[in-house]
Amino acid sequence: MSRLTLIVAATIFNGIGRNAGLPWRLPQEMAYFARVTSNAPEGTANAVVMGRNTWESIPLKFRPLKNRINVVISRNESYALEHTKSVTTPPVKFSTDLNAALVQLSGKELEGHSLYRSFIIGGASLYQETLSLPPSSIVFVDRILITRIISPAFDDCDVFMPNFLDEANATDGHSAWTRASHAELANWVGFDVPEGIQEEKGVQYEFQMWIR
Ligand code: FOL
Repeated sequence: MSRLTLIVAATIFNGIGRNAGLPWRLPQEMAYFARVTSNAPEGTANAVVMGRNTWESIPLKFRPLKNRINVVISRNESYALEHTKSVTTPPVKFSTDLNAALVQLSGKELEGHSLYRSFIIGGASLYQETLSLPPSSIVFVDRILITRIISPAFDDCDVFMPNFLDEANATDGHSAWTRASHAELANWVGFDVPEGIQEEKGVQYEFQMWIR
């Protein structure tokens, strides 16, 4: 079975986006995202799996996200991935169902790199779809790296992730998400992470890890 990690920055009310982009610009938070998703042992690389809207929300100059295997899910067979950077690991697109895409991915060798970790990086529909995969499925989300945006409220968000702490979203046999300690978070990501409430440009947030 392949385990997936979901990574997201979300408000208290689970807001994640506004006007087809992020509601905030937090360079240090973004640096954390880049470091977590890039960090992999020598000879391996991580995958960042995203929906088509998320792919389009990444500035052209940053996509594909460097040093990671970029995987884009779109039901549109003829959708072409636009990217201007020349890269050693070109982005890959899957139009098949999610399970099939992830299974194909797990067997992949990309430019001599074997796959280390796979991250679901959004957006709302991919978060929804992957969080509701049952524990019996071939792929299963067992970890959430969430940056909780505490204030301000960013109450003009127009895209939301599911409330994973809501019991109604529980998957049979694997109901409860539990919050890991800060030490467990740092240990899993492989580097020191600032603990407690962070403040950047007047925005307060906290790096958290949840597991099930
Ligand atoms: N998770 C967290 N914690 N924060 C996020 O901002 C975030 N964003 C997404 C998914 N999970 C997240 C999706 N949106 C880039 C832009 C948007 C985006 C994800 C990534 C991006 O351009 N990333 C570059 C860094 C650019 C920079 O340094 O400013 C990268 O290399 O990762």
